[in-house]
Amino acid sequence: MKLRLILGDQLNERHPWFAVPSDEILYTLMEVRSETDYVAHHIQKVTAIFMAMRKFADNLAKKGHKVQYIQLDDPRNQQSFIENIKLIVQRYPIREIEYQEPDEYRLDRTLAELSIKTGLPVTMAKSEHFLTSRDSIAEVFPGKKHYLLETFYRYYRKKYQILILPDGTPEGGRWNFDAENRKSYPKNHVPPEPLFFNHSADEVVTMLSKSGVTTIGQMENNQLHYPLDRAEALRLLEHFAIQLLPNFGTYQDAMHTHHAFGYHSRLSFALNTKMLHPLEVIQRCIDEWRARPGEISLSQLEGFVRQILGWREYMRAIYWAKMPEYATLNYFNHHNPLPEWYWTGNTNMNCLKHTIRQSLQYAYAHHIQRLMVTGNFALLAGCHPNEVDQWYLGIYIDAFEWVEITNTRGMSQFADGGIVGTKPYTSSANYINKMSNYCKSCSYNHKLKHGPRACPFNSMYWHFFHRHRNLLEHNPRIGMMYRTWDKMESDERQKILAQAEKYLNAINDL
Ligand code: FAD
Ligand code: DLZ
Ligand code: SF4
Repeated sequence: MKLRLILGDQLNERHPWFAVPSDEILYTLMEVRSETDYVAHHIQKVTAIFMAMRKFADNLAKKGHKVQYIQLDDPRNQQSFIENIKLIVQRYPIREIEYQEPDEYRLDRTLAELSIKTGLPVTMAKSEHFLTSRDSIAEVFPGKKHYLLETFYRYYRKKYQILILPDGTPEGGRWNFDAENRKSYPKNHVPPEPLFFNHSADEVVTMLSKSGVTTIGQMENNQLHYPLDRAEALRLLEHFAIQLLPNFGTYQDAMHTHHAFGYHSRLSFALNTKMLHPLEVIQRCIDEWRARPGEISLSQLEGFVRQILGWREYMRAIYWAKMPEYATLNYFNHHNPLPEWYWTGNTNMNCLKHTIRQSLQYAYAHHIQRLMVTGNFALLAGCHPNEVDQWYLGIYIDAFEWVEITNTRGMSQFADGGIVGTKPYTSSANYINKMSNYCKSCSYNHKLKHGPRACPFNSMYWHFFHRHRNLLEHNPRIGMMYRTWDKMESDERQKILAQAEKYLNAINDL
């Protein structure tokens, strides 16, 4: 008999493994403390993964597959993949083991020991999930030291013939529509209601609490709103293509106190747990765009395809090219702890209050909130990338290390010194004010750099560039900034630096 392990983020029912049921194959899924405890996860993340795993196991059994599901509170549960597999191997006549390519380095290493630990032959199967392979950096950039997203993205647009004309040029004559895609919401603009699923998570919540699993965040009335199986994930995709795609690109970067989700798809959980394949998501959106000419502009579609075929695959490629060293990088040698209010949202800074409270409420914030509010502030505050990673890895429903660490340590904290991005993503209050309504009801003044009500972003922004001058001055994309700084009156510069230091020294009181 063959044992096949399915991890909690491998819920792809269309994998060739499941084509034909066989009594000679035993599938196993397991809820284990080694996974619930490697970071404090959001309560919605753990319950969503467990409930989706349970549904997946039930569906497999209904289709005639043999399934062994180990719940977290099962008295025989050894709470680790390897130890549980050892037990299964003792109980059943298992002669060989298979698992699918894991997406985390940590699990890749653990499962590589399965054969030694069990004495059985072990095979790793392709997960069939991504559009690129683990070594796609070497494929796209042979012998190169720099890996531009744009080059990667165009390479795979061509390879998969996505929005490519017969003569090899991009549909619409351009590769990039970012310039059209950066608007804030007009006054009184209300995006469509998000599609919520209402799953009662009572059973799993009770089990987690009885088992003493530490979680963060909230789940109102134990109602989980994320899709938990492929059918629901497909409904969410339909909702996105029909209702949200027409404005996705335009308002991709917009933030608002009343609209947590805007035109964002909320598909990341379904994609990262493999309920949906990235190519079917892209294809569904292309079909909708073709069916509604004049109603959905190419800039909306291209902005979305870029996220999935570009950023998502690119981040995974960087992860496998650079792990395990990547997890140790700290370019700026930052060592501060995260402010305490990252765990509560209790700060007077309105943008941070909203973004953090929303993250605790929904296990969700969209890209610009993650990058330009929480990420931006943590970078300016000199927080240790380990602390920042732990926070992002725990709090978001879609957080798995391969995509979390590259976005956080790389894109947001520039701790990789420029592997993912060409310069740090920082901004003063000006950008946040332009893209949101946060500053309008903030107790700080977004226009002031110093003085009692001055927005902390403004002085901390200059302090960051001032203290890292040696590392950043020669970056061609940043040089201008130092020229502006140097042109300021010396007295003004001193006031800004003093203000920043005051804030940095009392960061928990902001
Ligand atoms: P949409 O805005 O609707 O975008 C569509 C899809 O594109 C997403 O579902 C996602 O699969 C993909 N995508 C978009 N941007 C990125 C990106 N930068 N990297 C990879 N995929 C992308 N995404 C995660 O899936 N997991 C994470 O742990 C994660 N951590 C992040 C941490 C930081 C600091 C930052 C700045 C970004 C992070 N992202 C992460 C990327 C992005 O913010 C989320 O994918 C997105 O907000 C998910 O919401 P959505 O499904 O509504 O996305
Ligand atoms: C995130 C998570 C959690 C909380 N629990 C489990 C679990 O008990 N069993 C499991 O198979 N997977 C779980 N996961 C997902 C994994 O930790 C891990 O993030 C991915 O499998 C790595 O790609
Ligand atoms: Fe955020 Fe500053 Fe605007 Fe307040 S004024 S919302 S702290 S950017």
